[in-house]
Amino acid sequence: MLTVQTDKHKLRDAKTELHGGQLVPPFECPARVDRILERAKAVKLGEFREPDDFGLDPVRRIHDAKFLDFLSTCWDEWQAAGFKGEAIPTGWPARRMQTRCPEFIDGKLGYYSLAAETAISNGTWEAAKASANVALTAQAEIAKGASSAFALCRPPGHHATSDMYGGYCFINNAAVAAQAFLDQGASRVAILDVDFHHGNGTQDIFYGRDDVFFQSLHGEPQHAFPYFLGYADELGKEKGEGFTANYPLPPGTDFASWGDAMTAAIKRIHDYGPDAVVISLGVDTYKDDPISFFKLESDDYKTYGAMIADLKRPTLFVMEGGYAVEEIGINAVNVLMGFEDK
Ligand code: OKP
Ligand code: ZN
Repeated sequence: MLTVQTDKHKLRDAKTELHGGQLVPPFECPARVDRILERAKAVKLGEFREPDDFGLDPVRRIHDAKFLDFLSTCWDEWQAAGFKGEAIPTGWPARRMQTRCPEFIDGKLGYYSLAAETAISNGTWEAAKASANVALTAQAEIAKGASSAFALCRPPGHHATSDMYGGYCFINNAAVAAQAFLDQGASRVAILDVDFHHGNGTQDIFYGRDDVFFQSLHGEPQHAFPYFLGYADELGKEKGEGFTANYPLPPGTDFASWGDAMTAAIKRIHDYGPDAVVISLGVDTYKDDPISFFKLESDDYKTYGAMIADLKRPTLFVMEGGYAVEEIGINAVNVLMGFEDK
């Protein structure tokens, strides 16, 4: 399988994450991609290539222009305001307040974010654009006839909505790629989000649509980030009703029950009959992940890679989360090897 990747991910190198009341080194760090790439090369997964530059047009199909402008100027505006640390929001348009965008950068950060852990700093925007190009390049390979491709995206994307960043995400790479399939002639795309966290951004983007069937397996929102979306009764709205499905799972979930949810999700993709499948591939379901609570073992990733292959559809893997850096390479590449029956 082809892997698309670029060193530009290293430009996303924030020094801080607001975690447990402290500013700590971010869990979402450059070493994550280094480990995955190392492992993919060690097992000779296939060819490796750099992304092409698609510009912002395909990104604008998903994200609001003003949100993208904000991301592109945020760091400069933050520095110009004289702030000394990385850009972190402190206030939001909470219940019963107005949702007008303020002019001052501290207010804009709250307007355009869904959480406070994700600091913006020098290079964040460049890396986010490169990550989207990685997804689009892998998507284009499939459009040209490849049966699968691996977009080694970083930063991740599935928490980003049309106009909010957060949860380590800025541009929703999986959504941008799914839209590219549709814009190039596909009629139906299925997105299956196997990251530990609910793909709230992807769900929100396609909630009213029937041309993208979104499903997510994740830690129950009562106990896990993003906390405010991902319940089982969220099924889509208007013509999108029935084209969202959620499988919230409790703390301690192992592969026996995770696999049951996966079997159900796979069957529903089969029934939908998509022209392409996009997998939001997070391996933070791993038993030793530092911020998650599922109990998958390394071999389980191979097993579910094979389940995805059974669909026999063109399949784009888009990297999302996974924070057990030591094992992230084995776990992520196991999915791809299971898919390829290696
Ligand atoms: C991104 B992806 C630890 C909790 C942080 C944000 C988690 C973002 C996960 N401070 N909450 O879905 O892997
Ligand atoms: Zn995650």
